[in-house]
Amino acid sequence: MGVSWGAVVRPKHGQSVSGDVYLVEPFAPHGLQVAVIDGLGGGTEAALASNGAAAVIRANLTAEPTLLMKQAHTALHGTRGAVLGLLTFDLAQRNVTYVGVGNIGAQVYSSIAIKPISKNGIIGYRLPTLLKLNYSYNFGDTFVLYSDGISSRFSLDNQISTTMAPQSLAELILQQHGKHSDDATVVVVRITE
Ligand SMILES: [Mn+2]
Repeated sequence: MGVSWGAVVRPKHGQSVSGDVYLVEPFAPHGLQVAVIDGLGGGTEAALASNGAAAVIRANLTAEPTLLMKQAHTALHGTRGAVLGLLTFDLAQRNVTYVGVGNIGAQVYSSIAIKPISKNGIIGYRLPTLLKLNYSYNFGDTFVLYSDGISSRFSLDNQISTTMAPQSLAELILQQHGKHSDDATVVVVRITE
């Protein structure tokens, strides 16, 4: 039982450094952390904040997700801050949690209704009361995590084919719904047998 995944990051037009970062990190015995992180502002300073949050997650992959958010919040004091969406999969139990702070979008294609939402706030500045949503999922379900450089209208796009390979799907979403005025990130994770 596993996943296949794909991801794209495109810096804002005219920037060489993206303030968005993503991570897809398996951990023993059956875990997977998937995050999209958008550092506030843009360029190097934003990248410092988003990479700081990513480093916290990478260093503590097995930690409980709301604890990870709190640790990232502490680590990002003194930076520009970041928004962060975190999916934590238990691939043995077919269970996933979502914790999101700020403007990160999550769209799930599943036979069951799964609608992860993020709470308003900024990691490093203002941590909201964290909401951890918990779902069971099925084989073939497709999870899309994206930054606000992707129009949220993409979630209404009926042309999205969830049988498309995850990398191709990520690239298509960026191509059709990405904004050049902001860093744009899409991560697609599909549950496989
Ligand atoms: Mn952004």
